[in-house]
Amino acid sequence: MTDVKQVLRTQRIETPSWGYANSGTRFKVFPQQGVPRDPYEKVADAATVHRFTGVAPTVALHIPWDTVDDYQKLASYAREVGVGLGTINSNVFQDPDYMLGSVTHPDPRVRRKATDHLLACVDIMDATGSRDLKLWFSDGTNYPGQDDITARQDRLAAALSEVYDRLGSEQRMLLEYKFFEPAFYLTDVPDWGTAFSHCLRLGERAQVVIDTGHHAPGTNIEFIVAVLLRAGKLGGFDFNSRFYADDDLMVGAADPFGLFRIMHEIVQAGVVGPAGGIAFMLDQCHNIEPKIPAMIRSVMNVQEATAKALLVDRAALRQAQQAGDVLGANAALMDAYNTDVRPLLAELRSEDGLDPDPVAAYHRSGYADQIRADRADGQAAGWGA
Ligand code: LRH
Ligand code: MN
Ligand code: MN
Repeated sequence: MTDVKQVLRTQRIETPSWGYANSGTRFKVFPQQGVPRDPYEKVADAATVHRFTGVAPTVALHIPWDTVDDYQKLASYAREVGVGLGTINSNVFQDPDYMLGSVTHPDPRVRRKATDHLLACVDIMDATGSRDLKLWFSDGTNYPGQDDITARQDRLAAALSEVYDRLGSEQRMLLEYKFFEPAFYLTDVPDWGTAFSHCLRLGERAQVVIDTGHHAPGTNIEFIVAVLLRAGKLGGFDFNSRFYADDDLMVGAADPFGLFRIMHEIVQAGVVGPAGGIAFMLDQCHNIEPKIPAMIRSVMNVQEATAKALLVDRAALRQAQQAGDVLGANAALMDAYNTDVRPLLAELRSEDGLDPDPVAAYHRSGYADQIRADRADGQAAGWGA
């Protein structure tokens, strides 16, 4: 049990700035009281999540949603409140110029503009001290024949390599894929294979990021995890959960067993902690639920899945696998999955000076009342603001 706790102590989960802001669906954004009005307040909320969970020490930024005049100032504010600035997420999916694509657009002027944004994100990383640049492209087409598939791949490769060459020696590029939306016929980076082939050509510091909500229903995500890990090409996760498509609900809410199966591969590869080089990020929108408790709950869900994966009796599992004992091997996994790890995690938190129940501690803290009062005036920052 001490071993399990020691590994859990090394775990780091990054929360997304946009998960603290107002968000919604394309039908409606329901504003909440006390949400951040600017990136500083998002960072303050992320620090609050870290204060109660102890395992969420960084917050990811999304540019331009989190544009500030001075990124070093934001980074030092973050340090003051107890967190660091993490992954920089680029955004080439909202400017009207990108209707037909960003870095794959047929017009070289639009491609230049999109690539310049990605390069500007690396400048921001230099100022914030961020390691990772996360790239997601909404690029694609809606109709067969609309554009040339191969030419678009070539344009994408050219932009990626320009940005890759701009990275510092400690910086990485994480390429995210998604099978559809907003494009409905063809997406230029639809799957892990496409992302993997681009990363392979770029070099060691280009890696694939798996957003758990970005697959067709029924996709075996842990298989993708295992294949990418084996190739040394798994850079990180955007964790969330989904019932239908890219729902961005709380990780572990829809399919806790799927999350466990992913974490089992991570544990087997020995890459739970930061030394493993995998960025464990959340990418969620809390549209109808209070945002900070939702983030705390999500962090705890990842911890619970990890604890269960750490409890797998791997010697018994291996023995059963080698003996061809199908049911025995399956039971070794299921026994761990069916273990209630909440007491173990509560104990771990108490040992580390945290409240054993982070959600209850947050509610008792008065932070929610405080932000409701402090942020009563001004315009709330929102998804896309
Ligand atoms: C795209 C995505 C990507 C974006 C985020 C807001 O669906 O997962 O990671 O940056 O949503
Ligand atoms: Mn994502
Ligand atoms: Mn998504």
